[in-house]
Amino acid sequence: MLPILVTGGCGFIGSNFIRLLLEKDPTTPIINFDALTYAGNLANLHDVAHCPNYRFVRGDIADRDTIRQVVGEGVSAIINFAAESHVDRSIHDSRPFVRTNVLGTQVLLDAAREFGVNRFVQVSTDEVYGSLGPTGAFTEHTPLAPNSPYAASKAAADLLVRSYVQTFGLPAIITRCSNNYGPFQFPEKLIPLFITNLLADRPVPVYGDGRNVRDWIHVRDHCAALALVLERGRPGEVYNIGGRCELANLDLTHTLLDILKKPRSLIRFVPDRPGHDRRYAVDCSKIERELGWRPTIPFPQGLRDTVTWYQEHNDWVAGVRSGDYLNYYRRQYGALAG
Ligand code: NAD
Ligand code: TDX
Repeated sequence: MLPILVTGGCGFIGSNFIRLLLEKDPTTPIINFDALTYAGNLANLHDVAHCPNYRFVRGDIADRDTIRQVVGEGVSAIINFAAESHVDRSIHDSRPFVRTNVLGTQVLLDAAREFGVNRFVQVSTDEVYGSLGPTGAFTEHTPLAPNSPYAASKAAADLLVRSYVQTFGLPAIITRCSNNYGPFQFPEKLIPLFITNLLADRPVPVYGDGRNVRDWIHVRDHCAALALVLERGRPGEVYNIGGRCELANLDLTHTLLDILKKPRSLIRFVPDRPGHDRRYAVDCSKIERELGWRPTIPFPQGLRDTVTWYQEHNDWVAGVRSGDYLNYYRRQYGALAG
């Protein structure tokens, strides 16, 4: 059996996805191809590294020669998680976003085409649709209107995937998921940033008025949806994935403070993110109808479990909150970094 090529498998969602596949069947052949950027961490998969058919290859998806070599050895499918994934970093410098998210995807698509790969799943995001008003939800037919350089780079990649389907008949599928949370998420994103700050009695920076709304989904539910899409999704289709769990950032912050029994005085309102999308909500009825998938982890339960995971993984947190992270934190949050 040829291996599945998972790119970006050392990141947050990719590592949870590989663990899910190996839990189902530890003999599944997997190549995890990852550049190990600041967000990639071998420790995220320390427990599965011994699995007999699991192989790690360090490499950059935008490096055509290395990708041709790996795909040329034969892979049954490619699922592309590799990306620069943080909106605030894309506002500081969009270059790595274009290189990895756009050029990297193009290199993967070319290799998939050249070597006749039977299935290509592009892991995209609801952010490509832009921002919603107070009502309604993104469907797969909502026009793309990205507002951040990150979202624009993901939308560009989606359009390239679409073009390879239309022009070359590549059997590719795009998924667009809402905000993930859960174990192994790098503490630059809202939930792990706030949990790790609060565990250290540090303040939490809420952008703007805190009324921006996100639709939260546990990473395990996202990964289960991706496993189904990989197995049974229809080539050429787009599938939205969401948690049906809308929450304003400030309400979420209050919930985290309550779980951790910390005072509201730790909240700091800081200047808003430029171009900050007001609201996301995902209509995921298509994947529910076609593939029988549903989000299963209730948010209050998933959030408590996530807090516990960070409490119990001090070493992991200390390992990622090191030099480069502290530089980023100072640049992003200035005086709050202390
Ligand atoms: P992450 O930042 O935690 O991980 C990204 C991984 O990609 C890291 O392991 C990194 O080393 C690797 N990588 C980066 N550049 C690379 C390159 N040039 N070549 C090879 N590997 C490279 O990201 P994540 O949160 O796990 O997101 C994974 C994917 O899911 C991304 O494509 C993201 O756009 C998408 N997504 C994320 C969310 C979310 O809430 N986190 C929601 C929807 C979609
Ligand atoms: O310090 C912060 N303060 C704050 O108020 C941070 C980091 C975020 N926020 C706000 C901005 C957003 O409204 O919290 C919300 C969530 O922010 P992020 O965790 O940065 O996520 P978001 O920008 O919504 O994007 C996420 O979801 C879609 C992921 O980072 C993307 O990779 C994914 O595509």
